[in-house]
Amino acid sequence: MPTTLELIGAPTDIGASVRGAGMGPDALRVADLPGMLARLGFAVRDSGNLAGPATPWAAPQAGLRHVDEVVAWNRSVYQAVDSALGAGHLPVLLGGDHCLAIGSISAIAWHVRQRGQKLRVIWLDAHTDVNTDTTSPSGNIHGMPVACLLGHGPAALTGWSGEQAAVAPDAIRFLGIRSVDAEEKKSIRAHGLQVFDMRHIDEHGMRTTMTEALQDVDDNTHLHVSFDLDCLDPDYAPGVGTGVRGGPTWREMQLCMEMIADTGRLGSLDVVELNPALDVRNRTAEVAVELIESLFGKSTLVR
Ligand code: B3U
Ligand code: MN
Ligand code: MN
Repeated sequence: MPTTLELIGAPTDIGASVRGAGMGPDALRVADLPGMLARLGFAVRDSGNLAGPATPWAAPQAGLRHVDEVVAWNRSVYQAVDSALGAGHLPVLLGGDHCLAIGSISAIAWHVRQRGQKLRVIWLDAHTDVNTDTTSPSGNIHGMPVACLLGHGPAALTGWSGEQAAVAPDAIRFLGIRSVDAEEKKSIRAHGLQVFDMRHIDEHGMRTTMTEALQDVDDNTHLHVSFDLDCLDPDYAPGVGTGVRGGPTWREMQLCMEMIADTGRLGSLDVVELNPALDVRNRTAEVAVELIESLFGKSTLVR
C-alpha cells in the first residue's frame, strides 16, 4: 500500500510581522502540490483548510503578539496532525507562518514518543526562531517556535507534547541560518544547539553539511522537516515576509532535499512562511513544490 500523505492547510499569518502568509496553502495547491505528490506515487488526501481566528494586527502585550489567536490556531493544527499520524498518514502542514510548528511538532513529538522512536528535526530557515516573550525584539511568535518546543516561553505555548520540552536541544539541526538576534545567540550557546549557518555551508558545501546534519539518523528515527521558505535566497524565493539576502541557491536546496529523501526516514513536514502577496507569479510556491518533489524522492536518474 502506498504511503498516504495528508495535506493540512492552516491559512493564517497570526504569528508573522507581515500580512499575506494566510494565502500560502492555496498558492501551494495552485502550484499543484497535490498533483505532483500523486504523480510520485503517493496516495494524497487533502484535508482542506483549518478554520481559526482572523489576525487582529494588535500591538504586542507582555512581549507577545496575538497570543490567544496563536494558541487557537496551534490547537487546530495539533489536532489535525495528531489525527493524521493516528491514521497512519504522513502529515504535511501547509502554513501559514512558522508559529504553527508549535502545534505540528508537539503532536509529532507525542506520537514519536509513543512509538519508541527517536525524533530528529531539520529546521530549514534564515532565522533560528528561538526567541521568547522576554527576548523577542518584535513580539512576533513566528520568531519563537523553537524556544517553545524546547520548553521555554509562555506557559500557554509550552508543554503541549505532554512533556515540558517537546524536543531535546540535541534533536534539532538548523540549516541556512543568517539572521540571529543577540539574545538568540545566547540561548543557542546555552542549549548547545547545532546550527549550520551560511558560513558553514559556504566553507563546507551543502553535501558535507547535510552529511553532518543527518548523522546518526537510523531505522528508528522519525525525521521531521520544518521548511521555512525564507531559508532560500530571496532571488529564488521572493514570496516571503522576512527574506534575508545570502541564502542557499535552488541547486543547493535541491541537494539538501535529495539527501534527506535518501535517508528514507522522512515522517512529517511543515511548509511555512510562503507569502503569495509578495510573490512574483507564484514562483516561490512553484519552487517550493519542486523542492518538496525532491524531498519525497524524485530523482532524475533511475538508481
Ligand atoms: N528574529 C526576528 C525576526 C524573525 C524571526 N523569524 C522571522 N523573522 N520570520 C524576530 O522577530 O524574532
Ligand atoms: Mn522560521
Ligand atoms: Mn525565517
